[in-house]
Amino acid sequence: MRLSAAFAVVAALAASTTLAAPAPKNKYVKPNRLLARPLPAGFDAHVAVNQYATTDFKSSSVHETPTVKAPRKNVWAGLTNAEAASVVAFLHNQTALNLTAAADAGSWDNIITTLDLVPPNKTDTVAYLSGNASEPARYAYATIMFNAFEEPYLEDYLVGPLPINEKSTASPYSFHTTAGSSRIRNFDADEDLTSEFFAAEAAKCDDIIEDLLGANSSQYDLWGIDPVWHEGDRVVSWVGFWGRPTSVFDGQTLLPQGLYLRFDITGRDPSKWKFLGWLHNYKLYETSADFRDAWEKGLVEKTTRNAGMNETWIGTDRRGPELPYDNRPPPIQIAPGGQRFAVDEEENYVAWMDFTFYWSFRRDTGIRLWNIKYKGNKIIHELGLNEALAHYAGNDPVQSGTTYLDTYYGFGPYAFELISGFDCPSHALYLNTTFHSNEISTTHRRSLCIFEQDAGFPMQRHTNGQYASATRNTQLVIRSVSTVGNYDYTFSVVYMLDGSISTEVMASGYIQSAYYAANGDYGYKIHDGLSGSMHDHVLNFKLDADILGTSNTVGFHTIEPKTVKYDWSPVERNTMHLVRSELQNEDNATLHWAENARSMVLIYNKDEKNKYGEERAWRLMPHIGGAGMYSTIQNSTNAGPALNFAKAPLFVTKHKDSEFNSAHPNSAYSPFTPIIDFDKYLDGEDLVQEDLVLWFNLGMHHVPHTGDLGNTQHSTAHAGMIFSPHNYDDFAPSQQSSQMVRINYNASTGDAFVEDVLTFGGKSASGMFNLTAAQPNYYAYEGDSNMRKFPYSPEDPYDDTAAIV
Ligand SMILES: *[C@@H]1O[C@H](CO)[C@@H](O)[C@H](O)[C@H]1NC(C)=O
Ligand SMILES: *[C@@H]1O[C@H](CO)[C@@H](O)[C@H](O)[C@H]1NC(C)=O
Ligand SMILES: *[C@@H]1O[C@H](CO)[C@@H](O)[C@H](O)[C@H]1NC(C)=O
Ligand SMILES: *[C@@H]1O[C@H](CO)[C@@H](O)[C@H](O)[C@H]1NC(C)=O
Ligand SMILES: *[C@@H]1O[C@H](CO)[C@@H](O)[C@H](O)[C@H]1NC(C)=O
Ligand SMILES: *[C@@H]1O[C@H](CO)[C@@H](O)[C@H](O)[C@H]1NC(C)=O
Ligand SMILES: *[C@@H]1O[C@H](CO)[C@@H](O)[C@H](O)[C@H]1NC(C)=O
Ligand SMILES: *[C@@H]1O[C@H](CO)[C@@H](O)[C@H](O)[C@H]1NC(C)=O
Ligand SMILES: *[C@@H]1O[C@H](CO)[C@@H](O)[C@H](O)[C@H]1NC(C)=O
Ligand SMILES: *[C@@H]1O[C@H](CO)[C@@H](O)[C@H](O)[C@H]1NC(C)=O
Ligand SMILES: *[C@@H]1O[C@H](CO)[C@@H](O)[C@H](O)[C@H]1NC(C)=O
Ligand SMILES: [Cu+2]
Repeated sequence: MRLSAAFAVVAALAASTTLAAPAPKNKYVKPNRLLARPLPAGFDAHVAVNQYATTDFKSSSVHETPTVKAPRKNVWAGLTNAEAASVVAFLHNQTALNLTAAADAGSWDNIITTLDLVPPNKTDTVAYLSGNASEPARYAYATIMFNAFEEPYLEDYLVGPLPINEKSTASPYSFHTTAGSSRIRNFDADEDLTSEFFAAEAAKCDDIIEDLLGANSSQYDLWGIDPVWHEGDRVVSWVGFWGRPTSVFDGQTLLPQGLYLRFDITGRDPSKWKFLGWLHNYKLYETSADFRDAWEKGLVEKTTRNAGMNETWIGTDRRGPELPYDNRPPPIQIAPGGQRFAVDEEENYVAWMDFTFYWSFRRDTGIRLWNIKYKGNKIIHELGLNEALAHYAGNDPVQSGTTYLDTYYGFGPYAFELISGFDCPSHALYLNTTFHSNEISTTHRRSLCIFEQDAGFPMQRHTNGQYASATRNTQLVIRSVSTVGNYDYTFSVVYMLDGSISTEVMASGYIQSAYYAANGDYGYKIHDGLSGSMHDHVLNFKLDADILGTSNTVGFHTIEPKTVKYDWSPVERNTMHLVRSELQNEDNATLHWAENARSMVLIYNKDEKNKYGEERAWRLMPHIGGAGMYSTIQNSTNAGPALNFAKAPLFVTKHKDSEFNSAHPNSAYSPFTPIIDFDKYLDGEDLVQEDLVLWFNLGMHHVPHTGDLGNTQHSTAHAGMIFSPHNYDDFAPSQQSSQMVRINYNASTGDAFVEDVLTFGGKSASGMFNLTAAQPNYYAYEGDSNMRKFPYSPEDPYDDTAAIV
């Protein structure tokens, strides 16, 4: 058995040799055995003859979790529960704000909606981290909804310094805006009353609805466009009928019914609101009487029902024929050597291999990484999501009018507990995240995970006539998942041994679909009466890179075809060459990924060259799925300038403390007068040897097909941008890893093909592993912990139940 296996390897090698290019003459001349062929200085080999080096992992010290102390405080850490409580109390003391406790408020009361930390200015944090300045003062900002007005609005208030003291103040907060103010009108402040108005209007035609849709309006939900439209000075809303699932599966977004109503909801006086008509099968009936008249005359054509409310196809459970061997336990990831990274859980600080970083978690945008250092040098000041757009299209008003800006809902509130063994391995470190909303602080237990994984393929490999070598590809991942309504977004940052950092997003959950009727131009028919409504996802990320200082330049190294007459050739040759250029200023900084992927986007400090005279750069490169994408719809009729961050796949700006984000969550209330218009950041400033910020988009042009039912699949709904050292180190940094092997062999030795095995000190697991103990305990899934802030009493939490929002 053994012998024949070895023989097979020899045969395979022989075969491959014949395919290879002519071998150097000495290729098969056997050097002396290992001891007689010493490694060059700088290499560190360990030899195990015919056996990979093993360590006995019974020793408890191996499983000791490494610890680390953050060198400085995490100045980006979110508000503590106590800070949030004091900010809420302080705001309630400002009588001019005329606030009502959120728990008691109605639609005409001023309320605090969300609270978060004001990110400290980079200038201040850099000085603090370098030991040159004291900790920057902490400030909070609160979004206040001023509902007690005929023209209700929202505005952010800056509160601080914290902790609240006699110097603390509360004032309108405008620093991180381009509009000069964070005040924005709310044109839809009376959602409770508009819903009643819509339902009452619909019920007037219950007999027709029963006839067309098999049940009257009380059996359907009515909702529609987001954001509302402005037609002249009128505020217009369209709503459609959506089926109400009868089971646990919340596939309502798969149940559009193809029947729509149009309303004028201008102002806050419901008696002035108007019903503007019915739309069925693309026929508009301006009054209910017209609709009834047509129906009575038999002119309202009955179209195919989309009636999945009680059917399995809107569910996500297993169905269809069983797959072969599929019920056997599949491969899983385990960590037999224990945790190989260190975390300071007080300061949210992580150290893995040659990387260290801080993380924070924000209500609007979720995980943010700060001060990422590589081999002791800062490379990234800040990395995180800014905004997530989902822009739909369609020949019905609801799909055509849907433009979600998801930070309005927030990624923090929906970052629920992770499913151990599925979202992250069971050996991951699971941590809590907290957000503050409606005067309640909610902690999502185990909603962020950090773990090492095996990539499933080596980082490096090579085989020749004398050896086969490979380096393991172990990666560190930090991840959280937010289920924003129907859609689930998984956000990961992946650190790799070659220094690469990949920023990734995946989407799953339920698509939002359209009723299928003559709309093949806007998606595929994916079920009876159902279209997978086409849409673009554009997720904008901020990458504030600081490569060997803050004087940085973006360079493009472009591969171009060229015809050259070389002295050594009698004829011209068609070839290619490398063209180097640099980005000059913000007028040129709206960038597209080059056709044929032929341009490398680099960032470097021109004064920091390696010993060969090349800039020590980092390269930004789309590497998974729709990483180079941007919004197909330009100058959107739904959301105009609020979407300027999505106009192109990549932008570069000069860093400014005032330009923290590319979008503001409240711009969704009135997107044509956005609080932040990203275009305004691109104002001609010089970009050569400046502190630069890269703003890149990830996403997906999503035209759902039948395989999106029941939920969208991560295989194609996946995008990633990689940031990698480029002429930065003298050699591939993964070569520092001891987790590699070299197998020396000799095809002519009859008895022992493998002569020796080099392992470089890398240990591997041996012995027994208790797989039962590695199984996640799904009954430990706990849900949220909520704490009321006003009144605040930490000993008596408002609601510490195991409830998921
Ligand atoms: C392989 O082993 C054979 C038999 O021992 C020996 O003659 C030959 O030199 C070895 N070749 C190499 C490349 O070491
Ligand atoms: C709010 O006002 C009350 C009554 O004046 C005072 O006791 C309390 O300390 C104030 N709280 C804050 C946070 O300012
Ligand atoms: C304060 O708000 C209430 C509603 O909560 C409103 O009735 C009242 O008029 C407001 N007072 C002032 C002075 O604006
Ligand atoms: C950031 O800098 C601006 C301008 O100097 C200043 O107004 C603001 O208060 C600073 N923000 C914080 C959180 O310190
Ligand atoms: C910190 O102070 C030292 C000494 O004054 C100075 O050389 C260094 O540039 C400062 N660093 C920063 C980040 O300000
Ligand atoms: C609507 O349907 C529900 C459930 O079948 C029924 O209880 C209700 O009476 C109906 N309403 C009208 C106005 O027919
Ligand atoms: C779903 O409900 C309809 C109407 O009540 C009924 O005819 C049908 O049999 C139900 N289907 C299933 C799968 O329960
Ligand atoms: C996570 O939150 C829960 C609920 O508040 C708390 O009991 C637990 O100690 C927290 N865990 C960590 C690691 O902070
Ligand atoms: C860059 O912008 C300047 C205007 O500032 C313009 O003159 C120039 O043509 C642009 N260059 C490129 C390559 O777009
Ligand atoms: C956007 O579209 C509107 C309406 O079609 C038009 O008036 C406006 O000039 C356009 N803006 C830009 C920047 O293209
Ligand atoms: C394996 O782990 C399970 C669950 O923790 C435990 O009940 C069992 O005793 C362990 N088995 C061994 C052989 O240690
Ligand atoms: Cu989608």
